[in-house]
Amino acid sequence: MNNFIKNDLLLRALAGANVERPPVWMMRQAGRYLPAYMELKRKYDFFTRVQTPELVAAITKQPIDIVGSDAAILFSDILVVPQAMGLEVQMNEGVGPLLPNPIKTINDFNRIQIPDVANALAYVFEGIRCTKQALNNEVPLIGFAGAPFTILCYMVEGKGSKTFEKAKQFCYQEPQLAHRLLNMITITTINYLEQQVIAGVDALQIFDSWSGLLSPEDFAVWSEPYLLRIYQALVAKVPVIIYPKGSWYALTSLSNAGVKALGIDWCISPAQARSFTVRNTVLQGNFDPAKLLLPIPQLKQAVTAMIDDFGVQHYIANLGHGITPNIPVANAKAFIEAVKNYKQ
Ligand code: 1CP
Repeated sequence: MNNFIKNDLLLRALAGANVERPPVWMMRQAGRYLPAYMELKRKYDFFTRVQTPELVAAITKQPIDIVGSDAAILFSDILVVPQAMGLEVQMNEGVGPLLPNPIKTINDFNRIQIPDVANALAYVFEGIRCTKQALNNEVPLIGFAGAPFTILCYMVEGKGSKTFEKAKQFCYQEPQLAHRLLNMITITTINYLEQQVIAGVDALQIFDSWSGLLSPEDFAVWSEPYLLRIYQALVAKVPVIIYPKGSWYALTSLSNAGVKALGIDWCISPAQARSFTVRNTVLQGNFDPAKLLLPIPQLKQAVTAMIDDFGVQHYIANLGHGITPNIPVANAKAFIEAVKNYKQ
């Protein structure tokens, strides 16, 4: 628990302490639904925004000032890791990420390495230091990385996809190579997150955005062991939230393996998620981001009902996935306020 942070609700909830109401933040809260972000987006391209510490600090702080989240999440991207490992990553307006030379064969391994992250990702750590100063201990700062399976998806597929079939086929057809790649990503990610902690983040989230594309059996092979290595390497330093989107079937095994904080999407009910996890596991989620477009009174009712279902303790109110660019700021604010005004 960090005594220096004025609003430490998130850290108290993660530590299992009693809280007066659940903490609240939103996945992708720093981004395109905020006019203040769009202004900086017009002036600076994506990687300039990500690599300039002052811009990182300003963008990270926007949702704290504008919608009143209880925690900040660093403005960065999960794809800085494959970039640091040696793959070219482009971010194209309206199209999303593109890795023009993805991993296909053993020869492609010659182009990637486990980088010296202190050097290769120094701009992230400088961004964290700058952001901590800007936040002035008002709220905690969450650092993050992609889970190894989700990073493999982009490294092999080369772009976003609804199915990531090339990435999954690579795992099933070239299992040894795929495990070698996952191992390299895992080592890099652990080094990267350790440096994020040294630079000052107060908690971590691991985004396994595509794990739900795997069957339960394949999750156990291609995702879980790597998630647990990362979790176990970091959890003694700061609290770690694992968010395996779509993998409701894996909650029991992750929880039994000792994971104390799990993010969930809206495809599982709070009661089911509680029944799948060890008592007092901290659950985070799971508001359907599309429901943010409800008329504000209905939106607030739905948020209140969600908290009723999860319970106030051992809970972090959040969306079940990222906020989309079409959400009015007033609705995002109403989501946060509904949590802040919750009465037991
Ligand atoms: O120019 C822009 O604004 C592009 C949109 C954008 C933004 C705002 C991208 C490109 N990345 C980001 C920032 C970002 N990405 C954050 C900032 C902090 C915050 O949440 O407020 C975070 C945590 C991420 C993490 C991220 N990037 C994930 C995991 C979370 C999730 O949504 O599942 C993933 C899958 C990515 C890849 C990525 N980067 C950007 C886009 C559009 C995508 C998704 C591509 C796809 O659909 O596959």
